[in-house]
Amino acid sequence: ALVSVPGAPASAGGLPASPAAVATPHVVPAPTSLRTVPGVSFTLTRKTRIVARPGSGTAGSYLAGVLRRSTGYPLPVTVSGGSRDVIDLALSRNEKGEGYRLAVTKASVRLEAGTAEGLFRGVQTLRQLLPPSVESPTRKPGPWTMPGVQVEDSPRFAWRGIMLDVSRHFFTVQQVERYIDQAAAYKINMLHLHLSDDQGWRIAINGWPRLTTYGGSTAVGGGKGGYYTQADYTRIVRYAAERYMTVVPEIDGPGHTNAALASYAQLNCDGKAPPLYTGTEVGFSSWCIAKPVTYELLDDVLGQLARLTPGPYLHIGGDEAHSTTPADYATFIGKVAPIVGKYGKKVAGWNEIGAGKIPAGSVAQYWNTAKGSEDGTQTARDAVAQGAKVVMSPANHAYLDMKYDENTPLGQDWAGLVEVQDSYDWDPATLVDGVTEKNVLGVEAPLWSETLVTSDDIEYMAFPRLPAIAEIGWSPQAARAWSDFRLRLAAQGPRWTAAGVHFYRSPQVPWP
Ligand code: TNX
Repeated sequence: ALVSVPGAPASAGGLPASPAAVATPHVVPAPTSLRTVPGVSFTLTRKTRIVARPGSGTAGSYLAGVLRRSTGYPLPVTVSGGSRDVIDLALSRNEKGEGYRLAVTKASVRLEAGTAEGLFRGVQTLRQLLPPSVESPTRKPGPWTMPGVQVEDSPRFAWRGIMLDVSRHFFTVQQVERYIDQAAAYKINMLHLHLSDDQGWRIAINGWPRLTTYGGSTAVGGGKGGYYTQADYTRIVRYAAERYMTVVPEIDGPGHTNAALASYAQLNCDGKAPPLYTGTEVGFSSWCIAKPVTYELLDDVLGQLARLTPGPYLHIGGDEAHSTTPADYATFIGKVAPIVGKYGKKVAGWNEIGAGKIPAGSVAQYWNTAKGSEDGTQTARDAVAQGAKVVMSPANHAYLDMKYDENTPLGQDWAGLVEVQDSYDWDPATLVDGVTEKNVLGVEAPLWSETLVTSDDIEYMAFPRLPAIAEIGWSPQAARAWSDFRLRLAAQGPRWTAAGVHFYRSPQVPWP
């Protein structure tokens, strides 16, 4: 339940906030429970210390990094300390997983969790209790006052993901890191990288240099492309891990494979390499299912990715294989899934993989717009029948590359126009018949990049819809309502402005 002090205005005119004048908290995703304590507040000062007790991982240093930039305070991080003027991060046996408990009193802020990951999630809530200018990369005046609160919180779903398509347009390590930080603020914990497609192969593979030097040399529209060395990829994995985010690398197939087929003639059934492709059609390419070299390549690719990826999943794509016969498709999945298993990983794939034979414990990512028992839903049930879990990414709700309205300058509209309320108003556990709460591992917001080139482009499409998907993944269904979410979302606008995040000012949201 969200209880708050009514009518408390934020401080104005540069005067220090009196305890009663602290803004009521507007936290996204909504915590399981948040209780404000009237008349109580905590103010950061030049003397405040962050105590990061043993086992607290990166939570303390991450928080210090955010707060130092805007406050200009030293905020030393120590492993122990007193009880006044401290932000105290500690492990506790009372919490588990990503759950945490946060108490803001007059003397201190105390954050407890069962794991370092839980502390990191709690830090994201703590940030939102401070004024928006705390997100500024440069020094701002303050005062840095938080309302007194008691928060208890834990996530609904284990998988709360984003996907970035770095194939249609390439994004640098720095651009990916920027997006990781923006998503981490909303407790996103999975980063799915779409590393290969018709237009570009973006990860260097030892023994197959032309995949990147040639297959990665261009992008949609014919621009210059790019790719990650294995060291680059490792940097992304490490950066994500420091934010308790797990990377899921995707190598798409049997369709969406033109960049690879163009790089090596021997991968093609007719032995001839097609030209590079810089358009935006889908469904025209296919691995040569009958040739052993296809699986020799995939063994190298998946083996190398497995070694570079600490997370448990390798995503094998499987979507829109319109140039592969159903029999060949089944053969392909039947051959590739065991390669993933051989390297100690679990299979993730788009929902179509449910039509093939997949091991129990696989993940089917549902991207179709069909609901209930409509055409297009059966592969999700087929996946569940094989012991798979489903990650929900229905394009008409969760795709961040759909236009908001007919005037949106970027994006596509094949799944319809997706305004913020469309992103928010659905329940992953009741969308598809036969796929219920226990079958759903979580949600993911994919961002396809046919029309996106810059970080501004990414941000404009992701904000404010990504926080809507993040809340679906984190907050209890019963605690969610659009009428309340739009107010909490509105309060994020000044934070994005302070942080320099380029966002869409949806008319559905009462931005301040
Ligand atoms: C469909 S969704 C695709 C992608 C496109 C996207 C554009 C899916 C699994 N495949 O290849 O980029 O639509 O919205």
